[in-house]
Amino acid sequence: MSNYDASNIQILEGLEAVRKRPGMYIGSTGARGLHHLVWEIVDNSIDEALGGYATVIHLELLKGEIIRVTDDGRGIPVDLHPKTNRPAVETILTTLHSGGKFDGQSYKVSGGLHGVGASVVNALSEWYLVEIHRNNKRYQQRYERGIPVTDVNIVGESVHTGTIVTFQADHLVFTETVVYDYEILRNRIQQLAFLNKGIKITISDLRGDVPIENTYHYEGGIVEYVSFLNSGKGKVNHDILYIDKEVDGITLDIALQYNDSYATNLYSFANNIPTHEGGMHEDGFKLALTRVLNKYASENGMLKKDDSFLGEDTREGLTTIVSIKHPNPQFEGQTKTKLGNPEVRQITSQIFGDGLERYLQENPNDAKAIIEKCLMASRARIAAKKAREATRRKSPLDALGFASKLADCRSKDPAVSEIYIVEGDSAGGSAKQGRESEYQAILPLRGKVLNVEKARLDKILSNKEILSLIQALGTGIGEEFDAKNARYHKVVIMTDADIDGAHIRTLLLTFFFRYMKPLIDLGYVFIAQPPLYKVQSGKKVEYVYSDEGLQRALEEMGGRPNIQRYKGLGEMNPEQLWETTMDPENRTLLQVSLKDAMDADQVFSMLMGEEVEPRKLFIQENAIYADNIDA
Ligand code: 1YM
Repeated sequence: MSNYDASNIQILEGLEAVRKRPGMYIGSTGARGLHHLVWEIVDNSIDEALGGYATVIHLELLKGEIIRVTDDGRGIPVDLHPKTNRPAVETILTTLHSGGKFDGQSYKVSGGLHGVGASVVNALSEWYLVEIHRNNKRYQQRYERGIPVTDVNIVGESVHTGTIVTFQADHLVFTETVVYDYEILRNRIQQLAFLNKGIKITISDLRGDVPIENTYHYEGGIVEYVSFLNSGKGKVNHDILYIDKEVDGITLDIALQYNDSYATNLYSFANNIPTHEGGMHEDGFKLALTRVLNKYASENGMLKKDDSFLGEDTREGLTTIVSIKHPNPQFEGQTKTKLGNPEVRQITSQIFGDGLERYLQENPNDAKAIIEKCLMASRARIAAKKAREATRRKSPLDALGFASKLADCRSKDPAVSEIYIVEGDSAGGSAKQGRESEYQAILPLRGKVLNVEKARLDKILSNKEILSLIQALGTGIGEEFDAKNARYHKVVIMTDADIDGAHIRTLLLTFFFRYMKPLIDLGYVFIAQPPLYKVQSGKKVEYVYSDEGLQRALEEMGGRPNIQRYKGLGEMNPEQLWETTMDPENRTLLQVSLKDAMDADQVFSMLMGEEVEPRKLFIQENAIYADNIDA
């Protein structure tokens, strides 16, 4: 057997392994895995850009769910590989390599969670076309399901360099879907542009009749990221703190700015991968933040003797990006999104600590504003402690100093229990009478819910409506939240189908998002869909949930049916409310999900926060999407 045949068999075996167990290489064969293919290829271009060879990257979605990635780097090498005696590009695209670069010299900075490389994308593509501009020539090679179907051919001349990869995911592998979500791709492309300053990345969606295109290019990198995250929020320190340093082959990028909200937005990354579970870089950052702010405050007489900030006091209203690039990142944790390299904690703490100290010395006004913010947070923490203790007591009736209006269900099994949070006493009354009391609990809320976006914990915890809610749900809030104690696995928001109802719903969702986020992550939060109309013709009755539905119902019924427009839940009698909105057999519940917590954070801040201008803009831009609003 010749050498070529032997390596050929190896190649086929390698590709076979990928096609047999795609999940092992790309996580899943669902939508996530599908999008992962794109990142594998984009990461190679990002690497080329981080090496200083490429400056522009283009991602295109073509008709037929075809992906194309173009960069202006050196072009993948095409010279013969000494071992395989085949062009290097072919060897790269047909052999599995784990993480590290093919030549073993430069390390791969970028690289998704799985970091498996282009050969895996090739193996899982119906077809894959690579075009290389190099040596003043244009080379091309085509593959089908990972197997080369042409040689690396010279197809023309070229005056520039770069790589173009075009592929179509294999529908035999991605049986769930082969359709890409533009918003997912756009969002991550923007993030990559923020995290890798100077690189210009364009994304185009050419699938529809009207092309969509976005270009991202941030010379300021993560400083612009922080500024973007804080847009629409009041700033505490005006100059964004920025630290950018390299030690022992590790580069550290940190940007920080406080805003006047109470939420913490700390996002960390290792080699461009979001480290949702944190890790050593985050730990080191937090340690230094607490240490240096305490030191500065006491040295400048801003803290009373023996007083000190806790870590949480220094993170209220904090927006930070911590981005590290490490030659050998160790990913740990349940979702492999926790950076484990032990040396990173000390390095981050040292470098960030020094940088923060210098920043405070050089920007005394910003320093003062930051310390005052921490002082307020620590005072509020102490005030909140008392209020918090009250919410921890067991019975819904005592301890609060008032009787909660909760009408509980008889079942004690959370898995089957539901709680309806109902707007207003009158609708609450109907819901109590109409419900199935074995497993449905009703909590009527009187009037408006407190806007938690504009209030701090101590104030939130003195609000009766919020307190009754916390008590009823049983989970506790914030860092004390424990899903195991949830008394209901369905928490249903039931408000009127009008503008006030929408407002109360948004306020409740803001509260859940800020203080009980796991409840949303677990899929426990729902929105009830009460009908908008009752259409009656003789004995025939139909409940209608939308304006389109009304047209349909009118056409179906014929004659001159009687139309009743429901202005509120209170107008329905208990039987009607049960039948249309609460009966599991008939009702429609919308499950609340967080496609992207970062996006949600932005929208909540904008809709519910202090600054008016961004909200105005959002309303102007989105007014055309609003319906069923009877202002
Ligand atoms: C659209 C995808 O893959 N670009 C790309 C990949 C490589 C290079 C340049 C490159 C790297 C090196 C030298 C090097 C790759 N090269 C290799 C290998 N875009 C895309 N652009 N010359 C060119 O790292 O030394 C793997 S990927 F293995 F040849 F080094």
